[in-house]
Amino acid sequence: MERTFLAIKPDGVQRGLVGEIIRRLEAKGFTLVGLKLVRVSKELAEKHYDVHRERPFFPSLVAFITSGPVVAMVWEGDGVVAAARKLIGATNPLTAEPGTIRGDFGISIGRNLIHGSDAIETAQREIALWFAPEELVAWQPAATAWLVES
Ligand code: D4T
Repeated sequence: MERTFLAIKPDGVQRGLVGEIIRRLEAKGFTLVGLKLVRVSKELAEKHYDVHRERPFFPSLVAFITSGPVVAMVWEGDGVVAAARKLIGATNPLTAEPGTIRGDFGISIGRNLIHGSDAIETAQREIALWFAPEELVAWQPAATAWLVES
């Protein structure tokens, strides 16, 4: 079953949007299989954002993600990687569509509330980086038969 890594960034936590963001993913029908509140180390932040290492905004990305608690999550479901990116919306909240998390709650690219893996391979790398295998819980929601045609 496909899984993705999502992280509510310090702005989302500080603004009290944790419940709202989790609610949207639950309401859509995806399954939460990993969840923890993390104070991110510089080492983890630099590994997470490794693809951006040469970009001018890399230092501010690392400073921001380490500035306060982050809610790290793994969500499961068919097509969850791409669908979660759609629920999250475009990178810049100012241009993100209304109805998306960034479109509804943000105005600045450096405060865009949530991270979502951009591909299945990225998700696998990020899940392994943020979670130990025993922190993930495989379970079958009782509502599955009402969400997915068998
Ligand atoms: P993440 O990775 O956080 O889900 O964001 P996106 O996938 O939507 O966007 P990204 O990887 O291109 O950017 C990662 C992160 O960097 C911030 N950022 C990005 C920034 O501060 N200034 C910029 O010019 C860009 C392009 C926002 C998200």
